[in-house]
Amino acid sequence: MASGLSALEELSLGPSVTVRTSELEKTFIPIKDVPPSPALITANWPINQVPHEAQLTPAVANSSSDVTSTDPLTSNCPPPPGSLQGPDNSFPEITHSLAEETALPEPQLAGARVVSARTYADFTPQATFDIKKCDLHKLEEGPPLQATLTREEGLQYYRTMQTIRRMELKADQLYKQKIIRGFCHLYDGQEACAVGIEGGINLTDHLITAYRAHGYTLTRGGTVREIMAELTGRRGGIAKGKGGSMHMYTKHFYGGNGIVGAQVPLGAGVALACKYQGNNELCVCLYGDGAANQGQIFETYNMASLWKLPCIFICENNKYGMGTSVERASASTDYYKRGDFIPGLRVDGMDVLCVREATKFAAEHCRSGKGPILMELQTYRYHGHSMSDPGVSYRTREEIQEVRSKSDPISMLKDRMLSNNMASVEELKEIDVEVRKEIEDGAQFSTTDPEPPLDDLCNHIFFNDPPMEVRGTNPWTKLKSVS
Ligand SMILES: Cc1ncc(C[n+]2csc(CCOP(=O)(O)OP(=O)(O)O)c2C)c(N)n1
Ligand SMILES: [Mg+2]
Repeated sequence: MASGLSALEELSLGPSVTVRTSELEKTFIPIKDVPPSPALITANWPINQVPHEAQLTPAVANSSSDVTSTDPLTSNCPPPPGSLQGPDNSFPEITHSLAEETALPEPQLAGARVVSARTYADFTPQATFDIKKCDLHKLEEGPPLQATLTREEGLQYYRTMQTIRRMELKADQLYKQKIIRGFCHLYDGQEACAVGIEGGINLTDHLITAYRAHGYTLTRGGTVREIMAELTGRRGGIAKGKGGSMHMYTKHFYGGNGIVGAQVPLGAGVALACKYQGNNELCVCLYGDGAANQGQIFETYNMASLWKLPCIFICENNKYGMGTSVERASASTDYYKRGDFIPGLRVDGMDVLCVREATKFAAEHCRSGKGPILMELQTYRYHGHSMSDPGVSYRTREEIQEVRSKSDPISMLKDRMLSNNMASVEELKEIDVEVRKEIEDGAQFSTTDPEPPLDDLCNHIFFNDPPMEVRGTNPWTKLKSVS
């Protein structure tokens, strides 16, 4: 035990606690997918700009103004700091079961009133956790073996991971209803990668990924509405309904790229721009285990290393390419070593804290002028490769179930927070309710918003407005640039 306390002492409710990952692993609780509820839009907070306690939910914000009613959904939520309410010593037993989640009553958050049984001061404001040691390549030292999580960070990571999870499950549903068409690659299971990476860099840094891009579009500032409307090809989509699942962009986020591996040299180009401009920014360049075998990746490693580009290459190793396991596709599955002359880390990609600490370490490496670094995140995707792949012909249902029950990234964070009194069961449930409402609202918007008009088809191709016409095409295809 890192702190010298017994396991029981370390799990007790102190102001700051240390817990071993192995102890928490025994108590993982799978999260069950529950049907969504009617719409409510909640604020979309960038990961690195954690809201003030009082801003977290409408219900929590209401808690100091009215403490008389007994809405079962919002009771036990902490009021903001400075609330007049005194602490309640009858701390409820921390329990959580699937049955509880499925039996959640219909949310009634509009104008909800809160009875707060616990004050802000009752929660542990931060805790330190032992995290898995990274494997190192060409590095003397790696990321720390402990990570400190504040309550605000934990709540924010939880909300964001849940939003990604629910958004993907809703996309699955809309796809099966033939409302979303074409290619669609879902990210559920891999949420700790996106959220952990964002926790380790700044929003002004740059990020580029492949086609499994919905989660990153959200963490880079896109809204659920914009993402879902893009999936259904509507005007309010983040690419105005003209990109679809694989082609979403936001500020400092360069997609969303369909050609396997092609985003990697593009990302190195972005890193070159950062270096050229001397702005101390970096580029995170994501690719999969399948893409890791592409020739252009090795060309990029070479140039990035020669030019000492501030580039974090991240291989999200979800154990499979398009229906092929890594063992069948790669002569070496040590992806973190495959940059050869580039230092590398192999990281537990199911643990948001591990990913965050490794990313901070990698970012520091880049910003100190040492050049590129490579991270392999060991993760897992619950869905098949794309919506046309049921995902069970090359792996067993038992394997998927085992990952879900033993190392689900959302369950791991939830369990850490609950076992350390960093949040209450009710509070996390309330976040779940809000997330479900936000997803339902996004789905509603994405099915009612109009499609882009035909005369918009060729707009937004160029950044400026080059005088350009294409001969022999339909009258509406005058290429016009509107930025
Ligand atoms: C150059 C190229 N070759 C093949 C494909 C078809 N393809 C799409 S995804 C994929 C597998 C990629 O697997 P991986 O890099 O592990 O990413 P994951 O889907 O697991 O996230 C393939 C072969 C493509 N889009 N582009
Ligand atoms: Mg893969």
